[in-house]
This record gives sequence, structure tokens and C-alpha cells, in this order.
Amino acid sequence: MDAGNDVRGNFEVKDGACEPPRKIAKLDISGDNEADKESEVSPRCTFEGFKIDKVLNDNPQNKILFLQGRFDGSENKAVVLLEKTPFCTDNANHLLCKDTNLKETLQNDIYHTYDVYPDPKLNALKATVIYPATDKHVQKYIAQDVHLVEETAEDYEKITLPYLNQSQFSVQWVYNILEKKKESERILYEDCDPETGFILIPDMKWDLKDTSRLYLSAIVQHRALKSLRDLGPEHLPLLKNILMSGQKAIQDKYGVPPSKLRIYFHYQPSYYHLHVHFTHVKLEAPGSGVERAHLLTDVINNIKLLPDYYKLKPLMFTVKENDPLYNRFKEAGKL
Ligand code: M7G
Repeated sequence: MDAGNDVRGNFEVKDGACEPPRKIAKLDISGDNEADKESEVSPRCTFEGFKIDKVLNDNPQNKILFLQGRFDGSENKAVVLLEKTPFCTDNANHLLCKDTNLKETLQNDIYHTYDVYPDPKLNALKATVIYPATDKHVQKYIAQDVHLVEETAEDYEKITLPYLNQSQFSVQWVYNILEKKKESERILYEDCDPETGFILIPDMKWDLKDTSRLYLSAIVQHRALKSLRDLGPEHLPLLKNILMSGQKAIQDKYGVPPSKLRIYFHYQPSYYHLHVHFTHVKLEAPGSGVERAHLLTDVINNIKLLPDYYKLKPLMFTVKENDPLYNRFKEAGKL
């Protein structure tokens, strides 16, 4: 899927400031069934013909609904994430105006509550559509129990790596970015060096509206690096480049200083092409907790202290109960 369904493009946003959308969002839906193949994009403007097969998960806290369904009776599965977007403070006066309808739900003395029906344009939802979605995508978003597992260096070689070589998400979307086939207009910073270079680009999760929710990803040019586990002293120039150049590009473009950035790897990541997450410290992004996030500065310092750190260290990570990796660790007596 082309995250170009975010139509706002690469424009200036100031801390906490909002800009109105420039045109009506279209969903870019591919009809291609081969996940690894370059998608043919056919834009849609509505969900007409979409049939919901299953509610995969419902997160009232974050106001996200995860749905599985299909378009126009197609056999291909679609996963749709529907998310209520944050308020835009600049629009508050448009929310509280004569065009906003109210239905009183409680009145007691000076206390009143209402259901509020503002202009639909001020009430937009964000939809992320994965189509065609694989069973692995369904598993990623379905509600299920999660376990913490300790992975030794030996477990990585004997359990995790063979599993990854058999089953992992396609990283075609990453290659599309590196080859400028998709999202090229969104690139914030680019260094083409094959060893130390990377592309810094807004993450699919960020709508570019509010820098306190800033989320960008640095995607390395090097294609053989899968995750933290592959990193050693030979990668220090790459890691330092990502840290310094990424911080500077974000400061220059968005005015967010390095001291307000959380810069980290996921272990395990979903996509095994090395990338670094840059988020605003105020954003409680999924995967920014202790069980999954590894700060880039810690990674650099650990490798400086012990060059083989990430080849040797037992690493904790979370695994979902329906993930075949869970069974592999269980069969090995690790869970
Ligand atoms: P991860 O740790 O591999 O996976 O991070 P997870 O956090 O999704 O479990 C991959 C990051 O890439 C996530 O923050 C995604 O939101 C982001 N991402 C995924 N896709 C498919 C795209 C995309 O097509 N474009 C952009 N810009 N970001 C994406």
C-alpha cells in the first residue's frame, strides 16, 4: 500500500499547529494478490462494496478499531485500521458553533453532558488499509495474549533466524521508498551512501498535522541488515550518521530539538530491513515501551563498550500467542 493516501505532502508544521487538508483523501487500493510484487494503484473514494468479516481488535483507550474484510466480494482479505484523530486546537471555535448539533445526555444543577455532532469535515477518521493482506497481517492486528521471551544468541541462530528466513513480512514498501517509486515527495532527508546512508521519511502512523505526535523512520540503504542482532562495530559510522543527520534534519524542518526526540529500534521489528524510529517524547507510540524499544544512543554506546554486544546479549522480546515463533520457543522449552 502506498502511504500516499495521506495527501498532505511534505510541508511545514509548527509545534502543535494544524493546517487544513488540501484535498479529499483517496484510498489507494491495490488489486494485486502477490504481496511482493509492485502494486498497481487504483484509487477509491469510498468504502462502497466493502464487507466486514471480523472485528480483529478494538482499543477504546487509543480509539482504534481493527477490522478484517474484503472489497467487492473479492477473495483477497483486507485489514482496515480505523482511528479517531486528535483534536486540532485551531478548530475549536468551529466545533463550538451554531452548525454543531447537540443532544443532551445529562443535566444536573450546573452540570450538562451532550452527544456532539459537528461538521463532518472536522470529524475525520484516519483509515489505514492493507490490501491484499496476508494471514500474517491479520495475526499482527488480531487481539491475542502476548508473552515475553528471552532469546539468547544461540536461540537467535537456532530458532528465530530460521523462522525469519521462512516467514516474514514483505519489505517491498521499503524498497519502493529507497528506489523512489513511492513516497518520494515525503522524503525529509537522504544520504545515498550504500554503507552509511539512509532515507528519513514520515512514518505511515504520522499524519504530519502536529509535531508533538511527530513520527519519522530512518530506513538504511544497506539491504543485508535485518535488525539489532546484525549490528557490530563496523556499523558505528552508519548509526552515528542516522543519529546526527536525523536529529539535524528534524530540528531544521520541524523545529523539534534532539532533546525532545525518542530515537530507537524495535526488537523484534515487524519488517526485517534495518530502520530507526524517531518519535516526539510526548508521543506514547506503540512499541516504545521497555519490552520492545532500544534507544539508538544506548545501541551505539553498547557496541562501543563491547563490539559483539548484539551478537552475544540475551534479548527480551514479546511474542504473540498465535505467532508460530511462540510455538517454536515453546517447543524448545523456552516458554
Ligand atoms: P517495525 O518495528 O518493523 O514494525 O516498524 P511495527 O512497528 O509496525 O510493528 C516499521 C515502521 O514502518 C512502523 O512504524 C510502520 O508504521 C512504518 N510503516 C509501515 N509501512 C508498511 C509503511 C509504509 O508503507 N510507509 C511508511 N512511511 N511507513 C510505513
